[in-house]
Amino acid sequence: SKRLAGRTILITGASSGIGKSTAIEFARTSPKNLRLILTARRIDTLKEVAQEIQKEVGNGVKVLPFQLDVSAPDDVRSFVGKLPEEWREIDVLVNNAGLVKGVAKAPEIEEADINVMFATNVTGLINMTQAVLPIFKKRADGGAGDIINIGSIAGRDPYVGGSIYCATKAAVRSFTDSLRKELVATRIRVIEIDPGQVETEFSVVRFYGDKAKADAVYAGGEPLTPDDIAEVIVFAAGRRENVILADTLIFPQHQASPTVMYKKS
Ligand code: NDP
Ligand code: 8X3
Repeated sequence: SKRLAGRTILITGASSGIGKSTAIEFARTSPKNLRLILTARRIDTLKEVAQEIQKEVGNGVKVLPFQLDVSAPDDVRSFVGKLPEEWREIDVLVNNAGLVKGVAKAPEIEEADINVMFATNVTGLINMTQAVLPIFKKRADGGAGDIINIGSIAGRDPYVGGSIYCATKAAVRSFTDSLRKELVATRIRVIEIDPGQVETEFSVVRFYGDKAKADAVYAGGEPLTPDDIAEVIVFAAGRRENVILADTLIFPQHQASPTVMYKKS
């Protein structure tokens, strides 16, 4: 969208899946002078994404790969101050970094898994928001900018074997709603995007790297691609300032809940 000309976009979790696709989609569809700050823990992968954008998309887009673990509060707090001066005027924050660990039922969930899911999906997203909001708040009319939070159908419809992950996404939903209400007198837009099943590294991470188990999740089905979600995110950011896509639930054709899914046998 022309409206995104000259904007600075910050994406967390841009080394893979939805975050990576979102970076590419912003670059592909937006006019020159766009700045993309791509963050994740895997800096080498981020650099590859940056190269891919510059080589294959071009478009005059500037890309800054930046290593950041959103679950490390001190790193998140000091992050904006470490950006080169010309990268600090962030206009859009896409809070995408997130993960699921395991399919255990509540009594058997490992403490480390509980902690990493909450530290990343919830506290990480909240801390990122707190780090960027002061930049937004300095602008006229109480502030301006977009906060785009990636929730999930899991936050609306919790399922067996997903209690902690679902609880983290319900927390994202609740935080997002409060924030939109708190910022109602400003020009800051608070947007939530809730995907259904998307084929990314999500399930590989869920099964601790077991690719066969991850593939079985999608076998016989037709999940969304990360590009499908990226298109919606970029569409939301490109609307006229008075238009807020407050809440968006996106399923593939054959999904109607986390567990109601038609698969060819
Ligand atoms: P991927 O595993 O493909 O991507 C997750 C991204 O998050 C990676 O770039 C990863 O980078 C990053 N990440 C994980 N932990 C951290 C951390 N501590 N700090 C910074 N970055 C981190 O999965 P998806 O693209 O599917 O997931 C993106 C978001 O979409 C998540 O919030 C997920 O919950 C949500 N979602 C996914 C759905 C799906 O079916 N796939 C459906 C609904 C929502 P790195 O490892 O380099 O840090
Ligand atoms: C990912 C969707 O239903 O696999 O957030 O948890 S689900």
